[in-house]
Amino acid sequence: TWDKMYRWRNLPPGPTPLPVIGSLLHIKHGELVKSLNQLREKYGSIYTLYFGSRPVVILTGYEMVKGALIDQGDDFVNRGRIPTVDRFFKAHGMILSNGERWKQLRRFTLMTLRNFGMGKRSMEERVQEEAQFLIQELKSYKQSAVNPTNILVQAVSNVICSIVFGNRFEYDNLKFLKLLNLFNETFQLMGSTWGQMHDMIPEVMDHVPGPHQRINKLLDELMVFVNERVKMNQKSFDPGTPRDFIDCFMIKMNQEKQNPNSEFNTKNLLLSVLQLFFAGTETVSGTLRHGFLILLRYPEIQEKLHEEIAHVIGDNRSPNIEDRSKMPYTDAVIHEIQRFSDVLPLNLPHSTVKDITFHGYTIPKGTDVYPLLYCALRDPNYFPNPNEFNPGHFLDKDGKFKKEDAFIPFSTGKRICAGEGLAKMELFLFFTTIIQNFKLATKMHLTDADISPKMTGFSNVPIPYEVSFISR
Ligand code: HEM
Ligand code: OIO
Repeated sequence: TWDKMYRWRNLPPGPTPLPVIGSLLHIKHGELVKSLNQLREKYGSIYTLYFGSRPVVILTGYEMVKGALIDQGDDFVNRGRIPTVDRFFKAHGMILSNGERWKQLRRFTLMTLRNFGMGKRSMEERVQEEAQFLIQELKSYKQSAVNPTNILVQAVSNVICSIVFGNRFEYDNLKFLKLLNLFNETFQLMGSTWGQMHDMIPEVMDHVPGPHQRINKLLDELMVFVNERVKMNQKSFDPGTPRDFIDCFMIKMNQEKQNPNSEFNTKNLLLSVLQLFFAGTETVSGTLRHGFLILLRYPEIQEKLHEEIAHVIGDNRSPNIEDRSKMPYTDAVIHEIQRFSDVLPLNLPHSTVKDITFHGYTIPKGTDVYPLLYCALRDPNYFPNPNEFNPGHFLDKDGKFKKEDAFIPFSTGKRICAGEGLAKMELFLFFTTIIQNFKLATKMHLTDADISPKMTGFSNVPIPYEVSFISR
């Protein structure tokens, strides 16, 4: 309608949308991220696309993302639409909620993760312990070539499970492995062309049969497990001795029973647990898997990494988090792996809290905004030759670790990843413990194209590969 056109008349520029399909023809099939980058060349670092009839403002490059998420953080703090999962979560749980609900859940979640030892000894010990279980399991492969996906997913998932559910699961627990594979399938589907189409024209795809419709079923199945676990906790609940995140949430529910505005209810409990479980598993394990692929491509980098580990840690003790400050090369390699593998290239969508002015444009309340991480992590102003894997991106000329502002794989501002501290601890301890114990080898001949992220959409996953873990 004219009224709508008027409201949206001062949005950033962009291609003229078509009815129903919006800007779909400007997005090359299976190449969402690449297409977004090409549109930037034409329309500038801030532009508007239409996902169906709904405008989406795309922000590219570090300065633009920082301008929105930090300098004007309050205006952009809301979560935008993710049609592939919105029908399931209905704006519950901390990742997908807004306003007062999000505030309460975020505060509580950060505090609880911290109390369970994020940045503290006990969390570190949990990761160290899991890393040792992982080493034992890898030794049992006796150097044969294996696809490392499942074992890495299990190890990483066990860390978040110990916080959320109070226990880890044995690697030979096939029932649990099947459950984890549901996450992986969800993540793959969200990133697939079908998932992208669903995000871009939900009005149409909601009604079209296809693989994307499976996401709801997968989440339902995962929910059955979460439900069971919450019931288990309820049965043996003792408010005096909280064992895990679920117990802490139930204590909070009791404390706030009389508060009509409390968001601590069963629905937010179940959906927060599912989101933490999911978020804590897929991204970190994907980064490790991509990292090992890169190290296979560059044996000389793997050797240098091992040299530093041997020099600073030796082989008589497990790596700990204090070692990191003495290991600039390792730190740089892990940062570069995160920059290069770019697990969530599009970020999660944001949305404007009210009508706002940004760079001279008027963006109405509730407009979806994509602060792209891809264009920050590959911003040539911060990373010369951004498409090259080079730990030098994070080293100064004396070989000391060099911070880069545009390194924002966890996003930035008020909605920055709630698991950043945990994820960084896991990446450092898992990488160093594995390289301390094994030399990674493969018969595959890997090229630059093999290690490059595929940039299809929501999530980047590395190609399937096999690796032998040779004991040092
Ligand atoms: C949000 C990245 C690991 C929990 C996010 C966002 C990104 C991200 C880009 C969106 C931020 C925004 O909206 O601006 C990553 C990466 C990870 C990782 C790259 C690992 C390498 C984890 C882990 C957890 C976690 C281990 C579990 C504790 C969350 C939560 C949010 C979030 C709860 C929602 C924050 C909010 O909406 O306020 N993450 N994440 N993430 N992440 Fe992660
Ligand atoms: C991204 C997690 C994706 C959130 C939407 C789906 C939630 C679910 O299916 O449970 N992420 C991962 C780590 N940090 C953010």
